[in-house]
Amino acid sequence: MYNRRKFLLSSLAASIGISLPLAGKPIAGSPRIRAGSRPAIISTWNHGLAANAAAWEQLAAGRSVLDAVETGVRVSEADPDVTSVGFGGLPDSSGEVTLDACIMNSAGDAGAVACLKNILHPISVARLVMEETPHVMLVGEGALEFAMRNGFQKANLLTPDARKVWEKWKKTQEAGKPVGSGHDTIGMVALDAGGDLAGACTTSGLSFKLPGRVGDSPIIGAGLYVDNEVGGAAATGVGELVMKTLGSFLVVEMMRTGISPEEACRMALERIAEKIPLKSDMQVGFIAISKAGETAGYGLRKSFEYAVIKEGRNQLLTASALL
Ligand code: SD4
Repeated sequence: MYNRRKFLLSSLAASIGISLPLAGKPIAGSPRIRAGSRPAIISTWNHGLAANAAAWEQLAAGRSVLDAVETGVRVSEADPDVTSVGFGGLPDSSGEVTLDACIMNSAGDAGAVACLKNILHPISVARLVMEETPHVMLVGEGALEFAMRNGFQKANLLTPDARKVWEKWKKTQEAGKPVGSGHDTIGMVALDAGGDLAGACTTSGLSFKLPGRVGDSPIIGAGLYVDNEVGGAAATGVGELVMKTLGSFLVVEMMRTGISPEEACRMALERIAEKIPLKSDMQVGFIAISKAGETAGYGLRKSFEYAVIKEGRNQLLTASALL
């Protein structure tokens, strides 16, 4: 997957004649991107670089902004090195990989799947729920049956490496005390040249979660929210914190008042910090993009990185931290 990532980045660079930062290397001291421009794509963590590159190629080829976000996050879903998304994702406490995903288009339509097993691209099932059913969310067995009826194939998503990590974790756990950890969900929001927005969010959720646990990522308004008149936002981190405050919706509603994406993300994190007792290892990160193409990311704590591509430049940025 490293090669595919490298290929996507270098082919993008070649097509626009610029050099790109290497995946995984944040740009030290790079200025926050405040100026708005269209098109623009923002996504969470360093695997967002490869996802951005794939999404950008879609826009460059004249595909829709919805195609762009779906294609973008599918890169992370298929990458076994991304241990919190799709194939290679760490399992729940029983050793099962269960996936959560959602998608929104510029018309405000939404689709989601939760606790879906054995499907490589949950984001594409979420899109199908949005486009082909009167519903917003399908879960568990029903979501799997729906996917299979629509031509998706079953796949084993637990890689040997992820199994080893789970086996090690299992040995160290006291019975009955599963703990969640790990947060590298991919959330992406894109704005096309015409000013239309779409977003996608997909994850295997917190590693070693209780079986049946669903996080923020597939919940419209929590893990992702897009309003074509205002902007879009996505979340990563401990989903329970984001769900209790409907974080992405809050970010978009803050932007509706006219404040910048950066201020909006910070205010949503302040809400979490005010309302919820936090443990020292709990992280949440928000990304946001305004209708004008201003972008920002903000973390509860240091270490949150996000990727932005605009004017053909794909950058990994280190977010400011609230605490
Ligand atoms: C969740 N937010 O299931 C997800 C976890 C994650 O980056 O990996 N976030 O709570």
